[in-house]
Amino acid sequence: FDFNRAIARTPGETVIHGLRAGDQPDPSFEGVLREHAAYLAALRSAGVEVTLLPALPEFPDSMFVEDPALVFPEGAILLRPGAPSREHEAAHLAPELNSHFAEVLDLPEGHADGGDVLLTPGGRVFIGLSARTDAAGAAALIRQLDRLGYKGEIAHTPPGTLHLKTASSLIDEETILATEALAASGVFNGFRVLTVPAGEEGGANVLRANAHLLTGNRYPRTLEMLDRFGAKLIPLEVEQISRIDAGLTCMSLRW
Ligand code: CIR
Repeated sequence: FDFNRAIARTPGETVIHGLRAGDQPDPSFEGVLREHAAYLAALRSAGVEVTLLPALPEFPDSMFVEDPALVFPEGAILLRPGAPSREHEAAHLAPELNSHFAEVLDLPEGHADGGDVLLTPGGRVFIGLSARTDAAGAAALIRQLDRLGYKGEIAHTPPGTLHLKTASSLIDEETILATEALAASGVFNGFRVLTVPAGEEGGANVLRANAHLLTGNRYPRTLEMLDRFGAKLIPLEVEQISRIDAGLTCMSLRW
């Protein structure tokens, strides 16, 4: 979670048609823009230099740049997201990633979304199998991670959860915040695991950025727990992006 560079993408007007698993209403475009702008400001206040790419209205979900790619100090991986409407988003990130990284790998087979990939200190990387990330994609990703010096391992995303990181986040060197359902699977044994209170499952997606912790602002008991934990909190409005199943980690690529 120590990084000083990030890539994000401006939302296009089509974001209001973004994918969602439930029957939530469309977000408002102005609301998404406002939440996105506050998110970028929070990253910048955490000491991060953000490159903002132009909107790609032909891809409604393209502001969620962490699904079609992964970045590490050692290199980047262009992925193949599992939703058909998102499958070709990676090509639009390639030029930017090539300008920053000497090594830009791809996903030779299968499908994988970056939202299913949780990097932990020491180079252990959890890859959640989900409706978006299949076994072939996860296996191919493990091979590519190995080339960059990381050790991938398979986890199972709880049913009804979009991505592994919808239900879990790294908050410091040894602590993972997770939903009860994911923590109970035992996947994070060996880490300290904080579970979000029942009814605040959406609060499990937070973004540690250097000394700051970006969180949703509508999970009061989670905020109280994290506050006691000693992180410097930046609570952000997530009402509109939540309508299209998005969290805080997916709106940037960070290294
Ligand atoms: C999608 O369903 O793909 C988008 N509407 C939301 C993606 C959010 N990505 C993430 O949590 N990693």
